[in-house]
Amino acid sequence: MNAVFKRPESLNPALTHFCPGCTHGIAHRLIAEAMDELGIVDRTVGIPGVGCCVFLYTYFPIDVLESPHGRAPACATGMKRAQPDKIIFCYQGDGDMAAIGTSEIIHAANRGENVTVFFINNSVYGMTGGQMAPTTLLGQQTTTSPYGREFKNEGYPIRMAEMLATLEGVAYSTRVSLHSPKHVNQAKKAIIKAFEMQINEMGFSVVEMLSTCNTNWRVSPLEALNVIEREMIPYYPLGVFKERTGKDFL
Ligand SMILES: Cc1ncc(C[n+]2csc(CCOP(=O)(O)OP(=O)(O)O)c2C)c(N)n1
Ligand code: SF4
Repeated sequence: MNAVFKRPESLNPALTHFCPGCTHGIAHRLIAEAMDELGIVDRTVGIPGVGCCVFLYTYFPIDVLESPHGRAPACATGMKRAQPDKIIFCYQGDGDMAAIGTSEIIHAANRGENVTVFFINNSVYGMTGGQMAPTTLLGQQTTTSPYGREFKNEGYPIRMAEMLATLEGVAYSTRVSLHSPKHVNQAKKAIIKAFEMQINEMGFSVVEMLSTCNTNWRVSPLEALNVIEREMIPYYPLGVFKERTGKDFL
């Protein structure tokens, strides 16, 4: 029989702890497929942030370095400089990367650290119960913005992929989504491209992925996919915001 779909070699056969319907699991599968296709699993190190991704070591047969909340890019900096032959990726949520870790992500990107960051934008703090994140949409109700986010009080949602793309050290910055098969295929290409940037020593690469948190959004898994299409993409457009083609920074 011809197998058309199978578990990637780089994804452990572990029971998932993610809520049913959460697209964190799809992001994990895509990263595993990318490691398989690039043949890098034996030399890859993952650094999760603190959030629903924190059990990264359960899912990948790689070395994993746990970092304090928001500090994954700083840990990645040290790891890559000490062991430049390793492929280093951070995997961070929006609370982790765009709130408590704003300083670390901006300066690692600005320094052009040759590491890859996978950024899961689900517009809330998922693990801790759905509090407002810097990425929460205007009008979006969360446990800490029960009347909806209001720009006069809480400011505007941050577009991280666009902001990071303005920094000289960034080789690749893109935003993809995980809400449909077509978009999942595009996300995989972006993940591979980001790893290739690191393999080719081009500098810092980041892939922002629009992802569901159906549990804290209080909608069904299916409706959560619609929320991404209907509410997130109009504010967070998909696309490549920067792609370095040569080592013009040397
Ligand atoms: C220094 C510190 N402050 C606060 C926390 C509590 N905390 C754990 S996970 C989390 C939010 C995670 O949200 P996000 O990064 O968006 O990831 P998600 O769970 O949505 O994937 C917070 C605030 C912590 N662990 N450490
Ligand atoms: S709380 Fe949200 S982000 Fe966390 S696993 Fe559940 S659905 Fe996913």
